[in-house]
Amino acid sequence: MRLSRLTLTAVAALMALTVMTAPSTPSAAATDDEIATAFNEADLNGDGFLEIDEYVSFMVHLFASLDEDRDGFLVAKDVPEASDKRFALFDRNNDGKISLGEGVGGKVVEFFDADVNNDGVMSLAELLDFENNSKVS
Ligand SMILES: [Ca+2]
Ligand SMILES: [Ca+2]
Ligand SMILES: [Ca+2]
Repeated sequence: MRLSRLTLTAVAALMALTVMTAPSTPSAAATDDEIATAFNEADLNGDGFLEIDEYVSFMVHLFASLDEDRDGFLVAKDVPEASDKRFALFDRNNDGKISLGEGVGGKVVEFFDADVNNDGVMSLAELLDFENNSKVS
């Protein structure tokens, strides 16, 4: 999968590593349109839902896109919009770097959190609710 620059902005938002959304910086938040764009990009079979496999695949590609020096880790400068708190949430072993496993693992947890009707797939509405709720918390 090749990601365009525009898509990258949107997917970075979807990854939500980059959007964390302190109330004082609303401009850093992804818009609903950006989230929808990323959602459609990730929905490989076009059925309008993200299955966990589509989601994981997308996050792996996204991680690789954000990892500019390709050392297998994201550091703070790779995700400049992420708050320290947000970064620390993903950096489970607290080594100052987010590994592929930490990054994707953290997003998988969020996938199941966002799947509020427990049907095992994420709808755009569920994603938007999730992103909008994380904006205020
Ligand atoms: Ca799908
Ligand atoms: Ca780490
Ligand atoms: Ca669902």
